[in-house]
Amino acid sequence: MEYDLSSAEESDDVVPDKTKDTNWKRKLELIKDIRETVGTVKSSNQVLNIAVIGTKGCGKSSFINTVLTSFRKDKWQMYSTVGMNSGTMSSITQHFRSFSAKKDYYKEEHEVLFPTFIDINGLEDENVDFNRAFLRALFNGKIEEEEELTKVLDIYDNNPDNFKKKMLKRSEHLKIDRIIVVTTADPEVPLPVELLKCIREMTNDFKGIPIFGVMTKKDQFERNEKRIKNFLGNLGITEDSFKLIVNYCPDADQKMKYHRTVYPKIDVPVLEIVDQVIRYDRGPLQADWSGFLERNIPILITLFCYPMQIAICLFILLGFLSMYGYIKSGYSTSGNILFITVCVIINIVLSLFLFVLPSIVKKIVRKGVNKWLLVILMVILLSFAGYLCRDVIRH
Ligand SMILES: Nc1nc2c(ncn2[C@@H]2O[C@H](COP(=O)(O)OP(=O)(O)OP(=O)(O)O)[C@@H](O)[C@H]2O)c(=O)[nH]1
Ligand SMILES: [Mg+2]
Repeated sequence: MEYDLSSAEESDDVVPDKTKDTNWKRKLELIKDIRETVGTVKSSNQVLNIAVIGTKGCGKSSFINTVLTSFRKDKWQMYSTVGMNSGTMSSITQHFRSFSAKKDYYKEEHEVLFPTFIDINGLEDENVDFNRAFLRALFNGKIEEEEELTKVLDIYDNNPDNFKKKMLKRSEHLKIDRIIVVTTADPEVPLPVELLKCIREMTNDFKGIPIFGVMTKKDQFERNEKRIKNFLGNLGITEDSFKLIVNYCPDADQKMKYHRTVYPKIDVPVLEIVDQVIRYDRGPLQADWSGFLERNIPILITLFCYPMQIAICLFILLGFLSMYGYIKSGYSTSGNILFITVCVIINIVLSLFLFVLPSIVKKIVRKGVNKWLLVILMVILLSFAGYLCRDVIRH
């Protein structure tokens, strides 16, 4: 199947002008959009950890290289080692490796919170029990940087029943926020159905970590609706969370001019799926007033909650001191002890509520500040109307 990148007439040293590509503008727009969505260190956003999972040789490392290259404007770069096997030889990715913007791919703009991508060694389709245990540890952030996956398997094989306990004792490294499952479009390679089901089941257990699907090697194989349907069905996702793509690789550009340039045609579909992955439950922060409110309401709430919590802690302390005073002076009655105990409990509950309030507010405003402002306004107006008509209501 023909995947035309540079024209056949071009000589070996002519690098196509990327800015003339019809996809160039779209590429720049998508990078801008992703930038706005992830926010900067000044926002209250967290860096997202995106795990890239799939069986051996399906193109995970190539996909990570393509994603990180799609953020670039100069040329392709190899970040994760790519193998020449097609799933038949042993896996090339031997280690758990993360690629963060800060340390690997966007060092020059470290204030932008671009996500961290994690390359996971090719899991086997058959080993369901290990996959389940491994994914649990992975989602909990218990796999260590540069850890050899064969060692994790050894720990599991030594004592499967103790694996979970052993992993839980480890400190947290990178907790997973999103998953991209990669598979090949090659119809000769069977879909890893058991692994896909296992990923689906485990993500459901982990408060529904969102899953996205990527099918590689679009350059070599025709779109196969049945295979795509099967892939999505086993993952329990729809076509909205899926992309058929081509990675930067010698097959896609035999003259390997990508060592000297980027191909917006390759970048755009990849940036589109990354944009979608990042946007899941967080829309881009707008530059208008609603964006301003989205940024500042959580900060205001946090500023309000912290002093309130300190005041409540002092209040609780005061409660304990007066209780102690009552008991010591012999003036204690069951009534005032009960009153103080109730006050202390109410304050503890209030303090816990104030502790989670900033993150609740952050989530709410992310879902659309306008809608929530309208709800609050309605409540205020109804209360005001109720207050004005209180006499009528009473009679
Ligand atoms: N034609 C074509 N080949 C691809 C594509 N993506 C990856 N490949 C090739 O597939 C082979 C395996 O790619 P990798 O990226 O190493 O796959 P992986 O999933 O990381 O493999 P392991 O780390 O061994 O599990 C390499 O030879 C790549 O060049 C693609 O979109 N098109
Ligand atoms: Mg790899």
